[in-house]
Amino acid sequence: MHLSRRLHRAVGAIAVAGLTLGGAACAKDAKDDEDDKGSAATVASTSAAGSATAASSSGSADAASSSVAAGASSSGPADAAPSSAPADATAGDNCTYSTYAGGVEKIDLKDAKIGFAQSEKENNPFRTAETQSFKDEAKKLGYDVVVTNAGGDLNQQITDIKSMVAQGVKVMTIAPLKSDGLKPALDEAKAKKVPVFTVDRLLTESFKPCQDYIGFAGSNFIDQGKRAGEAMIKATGGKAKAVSLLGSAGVNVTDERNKGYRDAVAGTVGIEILAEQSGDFDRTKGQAVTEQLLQSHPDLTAIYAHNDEMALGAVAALKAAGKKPGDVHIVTIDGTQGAVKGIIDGWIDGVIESNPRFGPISFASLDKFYNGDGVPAKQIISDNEYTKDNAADQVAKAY
Ligand code: GZL
Repeated sequence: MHLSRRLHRAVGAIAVAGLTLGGAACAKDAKDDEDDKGSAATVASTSAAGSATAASSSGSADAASSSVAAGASSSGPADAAPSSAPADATAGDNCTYSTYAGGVEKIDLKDAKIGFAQSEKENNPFRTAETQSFKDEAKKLGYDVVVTNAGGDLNQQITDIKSMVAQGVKVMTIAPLKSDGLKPALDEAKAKKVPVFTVDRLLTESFKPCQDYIGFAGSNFIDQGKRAGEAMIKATGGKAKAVSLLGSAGVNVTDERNKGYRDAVAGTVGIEILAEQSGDFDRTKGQAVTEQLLQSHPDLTAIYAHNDEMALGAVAALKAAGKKPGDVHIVTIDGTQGAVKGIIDGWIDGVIESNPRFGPISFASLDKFYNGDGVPAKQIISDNEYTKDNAADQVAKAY
């Protein structure tokens, strides 16, 4: 890595540490994540019925979940059916109602009120698709569900979770807004013996699986960052003056997507990371940050966005600055219709999927928790990838 990159990395590291506050802690999380990836379950994607299902070739591919073994990554279009082979043995015991937090009541999910605590506003298609997947699966199963949305406010998510407990929700899935900070809500649920399953973002190590929450189902975010870095190298031919639009501070997704990306491009001396700045996973903020970065780095030639909403904000900023498709290479993560169409239009070079359709795996996990052999601490789902070669054929699978 040449001198200016080392300097930029140092600056970038300081900026990122400042922006993500618990950067060190989260970096540790990321390291933990690396270390205990071996304990992540290799899961067969299960539909509500619990039978393994391959990734749907329809637009509603569930968070089908052949696991991404450490370092491996799925790629190719959504209809590349992930392996539904039985899980490898996972380290540690699976969590059941009799072992969770010293044991909780066994309930019949058909007779219970089940909660889903969504974190961010549904102006982000990731959130819309995530909530819809939960509702669709509940409807298919005939379950009675309560859904809340914290609108991006941590205190509101704490209030939402507490109010669901108060109104008699017996078990819930939450999409944590932050990796830390939900302790008052988790403590209340635990005190009232209401088990909590988590999807999407990982709670920090201060919360313990099978004590404070049942377990986690979500993507391998370091792998997503790594794949984004590989796509950036390919799109730019290994030569770029790049900036990064970071996700929200205090979220493992942000730190892990950045770690994976930096590690992937570190060996490519032609790729210089000029700046890293948070756009909070938000389109408007992504546009504003890109406008600033275009002012401070008029020679920038590439943008890595931690999610599609910020990438689409960046495209708006580039258009306003008189840029043409291809002037600036963009790689992003999620797999929304807007971003995949951006590949077709030439504005975006690559989209790494982050599948939000956690309905089936959430309810299958609750079924295993109460009626089966339990739930592993981590279930890592597989994510596909959209490229210039497959975007037109695969855009129907985007959300
Ligand atoms: C990823 C999720 C991220 C999405 C963004 O699991 O937490 O948050 O990638 C969303 O779109 O804001």
